[in-house]
Amino acid sequence: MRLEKLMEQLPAGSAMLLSAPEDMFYFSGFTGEGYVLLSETLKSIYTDGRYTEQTQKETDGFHVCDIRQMKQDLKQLGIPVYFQEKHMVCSVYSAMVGSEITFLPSGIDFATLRSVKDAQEIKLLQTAAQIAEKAYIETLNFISAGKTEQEIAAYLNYKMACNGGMKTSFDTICISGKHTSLPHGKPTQKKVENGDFITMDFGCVYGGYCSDMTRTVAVGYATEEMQSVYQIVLNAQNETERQLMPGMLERAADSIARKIISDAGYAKYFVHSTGHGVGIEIHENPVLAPKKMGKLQPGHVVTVEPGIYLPDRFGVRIENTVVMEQNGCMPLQTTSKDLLVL
Ligand SMILES: [Mn+2]
Repeated sequence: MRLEKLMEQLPAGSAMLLSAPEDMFYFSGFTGEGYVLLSETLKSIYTDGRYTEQTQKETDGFHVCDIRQMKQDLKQLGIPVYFQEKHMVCSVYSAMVGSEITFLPSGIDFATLRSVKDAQEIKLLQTAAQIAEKAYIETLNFISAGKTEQEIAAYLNYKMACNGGMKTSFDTICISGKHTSLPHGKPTQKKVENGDFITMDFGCVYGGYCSDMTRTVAVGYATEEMQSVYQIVLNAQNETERQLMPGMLERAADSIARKIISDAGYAKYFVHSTGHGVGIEIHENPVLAPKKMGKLQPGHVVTVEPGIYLPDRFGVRIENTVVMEQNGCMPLQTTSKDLLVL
């Protein structure tokens, strides 16, 4: 099915040489280093000795070939070979075009090709989300004043691994107090203090698919201002989830959260887009941002993650990942989003 969809986009009698890890995985299951060659009659993986056995185990129906033979094989094929122009090494490109191989940019938008997820992918995304969510709940018991951001981040990462996460989807964000005004701040040796917000943005990979969620919790107490900012972000997050609909433009989805935050007077403190697609990569299509004109479709999986960041003071972000369905969307996370004071 995936393969047919790809071949449809190429002239008959040609081949596709995949080089981007996420696309090689999507079309073959291969996770090593090398290339995946596809045509109507050919399914080959070019790699080296480090990955030979692994490739046989993780792929089905593919010939495992020696990377050193690739150029010779492509020449012998004698048909045009299309490559991924966004992911081609200059030296390989030069070697190919300098030979008799017809080597052409495919012009295929692979991100869009992968944006609608099938049932099997959604199941993996759901499992990845559940693993991370369980780890988060376990981490809540670990958080207390005096612990450092790095300590809490490491504990959360450890719990994701214990629950079956293969690796983190990205470097875990676990920041506290003033640091929470940095949307992508890095955990430091700063100790958590009473009256701090802690923002945790994290996810894990399961079966090749990423999860992504964010929760902001308070330690000890939250001032009235902290509570009020939290409620605005929560309202923006909830309303976006409630209103997302197939057919909606990406920018219209973004504006649901943005309008709520603007109306509350915090427009300039919402400094990023409302959400992004999640799949094999942590940032995929669609992108819920002010200028994006694409349409949401059933099977799209996107984050909804509005935030307010008051420089040098504090910030709040709340994020779920949702699956677009016929009549709205379904969040992959079920953990409460209400303000938690630990
Ligand atoms: Mn995200």
